[in-house]
Amino acid sequence: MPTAIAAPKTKKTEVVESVAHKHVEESADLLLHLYKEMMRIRRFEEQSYQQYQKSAIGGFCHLYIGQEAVCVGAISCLEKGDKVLTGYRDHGHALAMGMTADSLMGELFAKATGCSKGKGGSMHFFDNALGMMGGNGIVGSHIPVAAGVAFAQKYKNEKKVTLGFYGDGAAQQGAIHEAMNLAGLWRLPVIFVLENNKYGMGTAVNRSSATSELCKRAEGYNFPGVTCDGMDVLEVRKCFSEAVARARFDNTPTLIEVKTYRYRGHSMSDPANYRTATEVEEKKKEDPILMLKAVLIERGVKEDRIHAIEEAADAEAKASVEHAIAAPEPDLSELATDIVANPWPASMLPRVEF
Ligand SMILES: Cc1ncc(C[n+]2csc(CCOP(=O)(O)OP(=O)(O)O)c2C)c(N)n1
Ligand SMILES: [Mg+2]
Repeated sequence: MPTAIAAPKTKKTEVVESVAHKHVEESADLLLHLYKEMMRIRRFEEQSYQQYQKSAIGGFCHLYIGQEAVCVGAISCLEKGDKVLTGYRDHGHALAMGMTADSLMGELFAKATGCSKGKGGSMHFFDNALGMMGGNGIVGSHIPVAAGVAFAQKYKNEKKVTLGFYGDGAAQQGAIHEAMNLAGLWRLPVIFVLENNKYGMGTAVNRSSATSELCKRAEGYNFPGVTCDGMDVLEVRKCFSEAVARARFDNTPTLIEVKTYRYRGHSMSDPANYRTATEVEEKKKEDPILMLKAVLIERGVKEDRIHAIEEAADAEAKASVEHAIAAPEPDLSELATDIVANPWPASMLPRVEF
């Protein structure tokens, strides 16, 4: 169960609790949906890994394998119009927000079919219409932006919510504390999602943080801070459904420290020598996909239904690679487009001659 620094009781607590309760009904369809989303991410990432090894993908690439339950559980609690911002480990969040595998693999291949027309790469998956506001490479920089997005949602009285995902390394950045302070002061509908995977690059969190209970930082900003097990998608979902309801109906921010683990190195070039193989293998025993599969089987869901989901996820990921290989390169005329919100006058565009 999530441990909690209790959410303060407010006049809207009853509404919030009833909505949260509705969200956690665990029907077989819901469990299958969560399973499918995690499996799609796992297969997409495995294909990304293979294609990177073949040098079909360039630039930075940070895999999310092992952490799937975090974004899937959290995003399953959102509704249309809610927003997500995250860091560079963004493949899972983008898929869970509804972006297609084709548009993401195209982006990894730097092709014109990519979500950012091949100009953003792995760290900059973005789709405004779906509420996926990136994909950001500068550690912690997007969390003040998440607070700003939530400010706009509140200002326009939209009853929408913003999730800002970041890591245990990013949590030590001053800008995140400033954002949390303003969120607490202005009661913004934002959730600070601290994905604590134990390491920031090669630095263990106990070497970068003065406290081992990162969720307690919320206390200083006058909103609830809770922690939950990020290897258990159902626990993640329960925790987020409560926090999302608090944000949506009571403009109360929450800091959620999700305890998770990445199986791969920090990025593709990291041999991960700062941890033992035994540590990784032990953690894999709690694999979020295998854990949910066990729940499905216990609930009597037929194995062929589960198998069909696995096959479809595999086929989707492989097809996205085929699609990316066949896709055209971006046109040279796109070189200076989409750089700033208001297009520069032609006279100011850089002149590129090849
Ligand atoms: C402002 C800034 N400083 C340093 C870096 C280099 N850097 C990239 S990822 C990273 C570690 C972040 O770790 P964490 O927040 O725990 O996220 P994780 O990689 O574990 O998902 C660092 C220091 C950067 N990109 N931006
Ligand atoms: Mg980390």
